[in-house]
Amino acid sequence: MMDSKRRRFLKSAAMAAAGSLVTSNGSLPIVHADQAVDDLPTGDGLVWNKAPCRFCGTGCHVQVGVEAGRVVAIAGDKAADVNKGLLCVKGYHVGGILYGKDRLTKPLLRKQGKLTEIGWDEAIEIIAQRILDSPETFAFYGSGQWTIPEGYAAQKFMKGGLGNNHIDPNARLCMASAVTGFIATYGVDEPAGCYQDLDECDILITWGNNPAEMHPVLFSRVTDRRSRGEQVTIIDIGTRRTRTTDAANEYLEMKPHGDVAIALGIMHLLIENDNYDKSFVEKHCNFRGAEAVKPTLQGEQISETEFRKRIAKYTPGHVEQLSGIPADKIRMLADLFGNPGIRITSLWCMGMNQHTMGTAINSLVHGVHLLSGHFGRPGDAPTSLTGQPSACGTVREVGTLAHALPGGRLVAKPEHRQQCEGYWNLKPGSINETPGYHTVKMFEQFTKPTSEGGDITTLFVQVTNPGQTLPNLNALFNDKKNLEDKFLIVSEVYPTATTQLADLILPAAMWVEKNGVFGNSERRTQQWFKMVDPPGEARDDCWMTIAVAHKLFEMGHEGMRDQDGEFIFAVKDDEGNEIPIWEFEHYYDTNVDKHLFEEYRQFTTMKHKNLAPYDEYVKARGLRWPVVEQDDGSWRETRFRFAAFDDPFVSEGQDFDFYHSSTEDGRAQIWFHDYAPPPEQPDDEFPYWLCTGRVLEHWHTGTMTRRLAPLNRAMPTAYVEMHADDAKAANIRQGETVLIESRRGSCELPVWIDGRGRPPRGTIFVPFFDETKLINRCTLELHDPFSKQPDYKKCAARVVKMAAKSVAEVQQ
Ligand SMILES: Nc1nc2c(c(=O)[nH]1)N[C@H]1C(S)=C(S)[C@@H](COP(=O)(O)OP(=O)(O)OC[C@H]3O[C@@H](n4cnc5c(=O)[nH]c(N)nc54)[C@H](O)[C@@H]3O)O[C@H]1N2
Ligand SMILES: Nc1nc2c(c(=O)[nH]1)N[C@H]1C(S)=C(S)[C@@H](COP(=O)(O)OP(=O)(O)OC[C@H]3O[C@@H](n4cnc5c(=O)[nH]c(N)nc54)[C@H](O)[C@@H]3O)O[C@H]1N2
Ligand code: SF4
Ligand SMILES: [Mo]
Repeated sequence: MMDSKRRRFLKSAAMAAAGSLVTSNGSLPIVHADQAVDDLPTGDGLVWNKAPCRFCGTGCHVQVGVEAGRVVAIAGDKAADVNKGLLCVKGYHVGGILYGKDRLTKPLLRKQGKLTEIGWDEAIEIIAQRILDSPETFAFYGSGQWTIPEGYAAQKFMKGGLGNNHIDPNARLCMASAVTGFIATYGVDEPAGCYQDLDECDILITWGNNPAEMHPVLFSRVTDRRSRGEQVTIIDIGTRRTRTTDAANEYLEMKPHGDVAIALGIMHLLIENDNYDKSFVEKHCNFRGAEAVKPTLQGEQISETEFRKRIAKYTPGHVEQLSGIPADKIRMLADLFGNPGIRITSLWCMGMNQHTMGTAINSLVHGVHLLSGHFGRPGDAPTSLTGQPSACGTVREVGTLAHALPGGRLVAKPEHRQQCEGYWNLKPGSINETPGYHTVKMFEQFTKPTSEGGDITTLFVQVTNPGQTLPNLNALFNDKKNLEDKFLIVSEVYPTATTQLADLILPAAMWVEKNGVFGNSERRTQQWFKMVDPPGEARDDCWMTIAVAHKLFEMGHEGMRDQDGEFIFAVKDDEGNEIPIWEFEHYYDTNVDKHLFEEYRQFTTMKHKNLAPYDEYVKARGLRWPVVEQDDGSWRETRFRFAAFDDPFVSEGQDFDFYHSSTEDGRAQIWFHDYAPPPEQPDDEFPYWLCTGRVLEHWHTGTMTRRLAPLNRAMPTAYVEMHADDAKAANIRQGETVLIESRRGSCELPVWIDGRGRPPRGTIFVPFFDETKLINRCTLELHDPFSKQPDYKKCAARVVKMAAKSVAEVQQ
């Protein structure tokens, strides 16, 4: 007999199915947020388990319902502090991403141009042989969607095992400027505050980001406060109107790079009006500026007088000219920051990071908060949001960047290399001292002929789709096509723009088909267990790395053994026998994630990013680091870093302590950077600003979300947003297909006037989720000098009516 919970589940599923949410194509019954965890339907073998959502850096938790080996339902997890049972439209559909009809299920090798099925043994052998033949020309391109153990294994394999630092992630395109901004300001990466800041601020300023679509559940924590009668003012600064603007009390439309001028203008007025927080600045801050020649990330100390002198020219009038924001609005912002009685949280994401002044603008916005003292009280916070589910956990903390080592160590520092060699029990000198190639450089070297110095010959890509997301695709990706001696290995779950050029495709297990750990935007580390088997022969990314490492070990590669001659990823059972985790049949004989996590955990204390033992995360819906053991043996997380009331590492007697200060005096740095205009600007030939980004329904390249019918239906194609007057002047109609051209390439798109977002005159916007309309043929690879993060948010383009082009030109 059917129990009542089961009946209720079927009823709720049927209700959802009656709406537009559930279809037969890959989407699942939805259990709504008002259902408690212990209230979830059971019976007939339906089992629920927790996992973080696969998509954005908000890091919501879902409850995954599994029956007969399949994910059959998704519920918002009420026990999760981040989302308290809520999910956005992507979260509710996340289970369906496993079940697209064209999942990759077999390793495929390109033979005479044709993809041919091969076995895993052969695939692993081919990779290992290529590496053995030329270890220094091998590179690994990873992801902020790697789990922490996956990233840690790749990092150890490359830097420890191969002594090769050519490992970089897609987060270079995403979070690199946030990292350099944090390091330049606090000497250590990642936000001081947490999501509670959004619950407690009086003013929320969005600096060119669109959380209403990109961090929807997090943004709803703010808008929900209004429905509870709380006052919260949202000020949206941006280069185009978005859904975030719709929720804002005030919209300030700036020119591209206007943010730099605005931040300088606010600081100028705070100083000019003697309205800054003198006691906070005197006790806790230094002033800093770039060196006149050869600027470095550390810069040089400057006096307050010098700071005043440099910032004097950023008067409201001058800032208005540079940014397009009226002078009285700059005064309004300065007055808000000058008011200690209110709490202000700044939010930002790609507008400030994908910026050729990305490090500068990140540092400047931290500076506005430090100078005004709007720092370190709940609700007073400069908050850089992370985009990917584990860009913080896997990339920034594990350090899977070309210059970094785990635990905030750097490959360029001998004592740091020694420390890591010690933890890894490697021979001294195993780690290479030269930083590897950052993403743009890595692909330049891969797509350049070997004869011309293109010294990356084999590239292994995991959990990212560079064939669609690199900037200037024609130069950085498509040029690989005619290079016979270059070999591209891609681990994927679906056919993509990247697999199209791959020489070897490896089918991957995804999300709850494997164990995992992610780290979200608020320093929260989240664990989940494998719940279902992957399809066909798809296997874990982490296993692939370990299997290649073991093959190299068998082939006699010295780097794959530690000082005692053991395999660098050796896992022993209780009797001390090695478990052959490089054989997939034995990979789940033990919890490899747990072994890797416990090993990695040792590194985390070096920069006070302490993690708890793995088993603590099994119990929790994530814990925010530093997590510190208490006298009673329990583990306590930290919400507010550097503030004595919450951070266990603040020295006795201090109210604030920036304990990784680059000046080693416990102080944060307030930076001055001069404004500089964007490197490419509209001109007669290319008269528009082209901005690119995302939409609510799709995840990046759409590989997962375009396979979910409800999401695909809601947003079936990319488009170009255009101002009605621009369209009219060019005699372009709504829906008409036009050609967008930049100096680097072109892309055909239908025009959307007054659409999802509304750009001002002279600006167009294109989302990049649609693989049939690759806007990254047009975008710019120029990048910030310190972070090496490219600027996808602005370049010069033109809009060409299609009739004016010949067919041959269009097909190019
Ligand atoms: N639905 C959905 N959510 C996602 C993702 C997704 O693919 N889909 N991806 C996730 C990831 S990895 C990321 S990184 C985030 C990105 O999240 P966001 O950064 O919020 O979104 P984008 O659409 O990339 O950025 C668009 C914004 O850039 C601003 N901009 C343009 N030029 C400038 C400038 O010069 N200065 C400033 N300050 N701003 C400027 C514009 O105002 C525009 O609104 O979203 C995450 N969340
Ligand atoms: N024009 C433009 N371009 C941009 C940006 C922009 O704003 N504008 N933003 C940049 C930013 S911020 C980011 S973060 C990047 C994102 O760029 P990408 O990382 O390249 O985009 P995704 O679509 O997230 O790619 C992830 C891939 O991993 C696959 N996948 C999913 N799960 C697994 C798994 O478990 N294992 C394996 N092996 N594969 C899996 C998915 O099918 C997908 O193809 O794009 C960058 N590019
Ligand atoms: S807000 Fe982000 S983490 Fe939360 S459900 Fe939506 S996509 Fe998933
Ligand atoms: Mo991102």
